[in-house]
Amino acid sequence: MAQRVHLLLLSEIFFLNLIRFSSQKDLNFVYSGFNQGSIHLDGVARIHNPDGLLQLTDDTALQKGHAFFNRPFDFCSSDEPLSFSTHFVCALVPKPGADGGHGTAFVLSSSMDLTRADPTQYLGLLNMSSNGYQILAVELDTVKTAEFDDNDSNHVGIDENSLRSVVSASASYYSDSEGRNKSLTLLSGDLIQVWIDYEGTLLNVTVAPLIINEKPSKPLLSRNINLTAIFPARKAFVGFSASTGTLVSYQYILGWSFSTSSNSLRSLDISKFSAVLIPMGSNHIVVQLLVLLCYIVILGNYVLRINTCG
Ligand SMILES: *[C@@H]1O[C@H](CO)[C@@H](O)[C@H](O)[C@H]1NC(C)=O
Ligand SMILES: *[C@@H]1O[C@H](CO)[C@@H](O)[C@H](O)[C@H]1NC(C)=O
Ligand SMILES: [Ca+2]
Repeated sequence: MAQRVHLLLLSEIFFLNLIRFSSQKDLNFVYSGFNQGSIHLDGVARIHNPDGLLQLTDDTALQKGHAFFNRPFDFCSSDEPLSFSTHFVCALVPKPGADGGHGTAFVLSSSMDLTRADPTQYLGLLNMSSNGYQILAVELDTVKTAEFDDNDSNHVGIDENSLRSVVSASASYYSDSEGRNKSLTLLSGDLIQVWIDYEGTLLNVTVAPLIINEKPSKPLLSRNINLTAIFPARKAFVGFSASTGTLVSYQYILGWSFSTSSNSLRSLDISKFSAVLIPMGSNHIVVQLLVLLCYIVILGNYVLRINTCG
């Protein structure tokens, strides 16, 4: 009997520790390639082994994919100014010969269960009624949807419980070396990095191609957001959502760093990123073969010319 009580006590201590662990304020992680362990996936989202590439959508129509870190960002204690920072690298790869959609979003959500959300223009985040949803998202939107007052099919927006963004702008970044804004094509298959920084009440969003080494000194979007008003329970899961409609694209996350304080945000190790940014479709193979053929012809000419010169 005594032993049993002892065991109960032990398991209780263990349980209490788990609770304490799961509600601790600091959340700090970095993935330069994903492993299944602490990532919750649903829909068509999957992690490719062994390279750890996170794929949110493939070329299946009308699908959504979600990936959440399985422990929530907890902002219960209000004594410190609320903050978080995240940096991730994504790729939105068009299907050859087709217009692509619909887009990828970084999301804070009161629940990891977004199964009732719709694909297509809802990005797997919300649905037509969207009652009771608590969501803050940063969308990389590649389709112009009139219903949500989209200005173009290549924009970044901040969404608060609605896909009608509170603020949005055509994808671009400030080039510090050139001292001007430069536009950026989201649906290009190129690796794109995104920084989202929140401190006090200000949310900043910055995007740039991967070739830019430093975060641009000026954000693309900067907006006052009241996080505790969106999440009264002061808790949110962080992750990604993406969708396809009749327009499809392959949407990937290659690396992701998150921290509840900006000075402890760890850097991504680009050298560990997956090299396989896969299925570009048969057209792509044809293109690759053509390129190879060109190389052979050019090389052949070169060799011939050397021979004739000699
Ligand atoms: C957001 O951007 C503004 C303007 O560049 C800057 O003053 C502020 O410090 C930034 N805040 C965060 C949290 O990055
Ligand atoms: C660059 O883009 C930012 C963000 O959209 C905007 O506020 C700023 O006015 C632009 N600067 C120039 C020089 O166009
Ligand atoms: Ca939009």
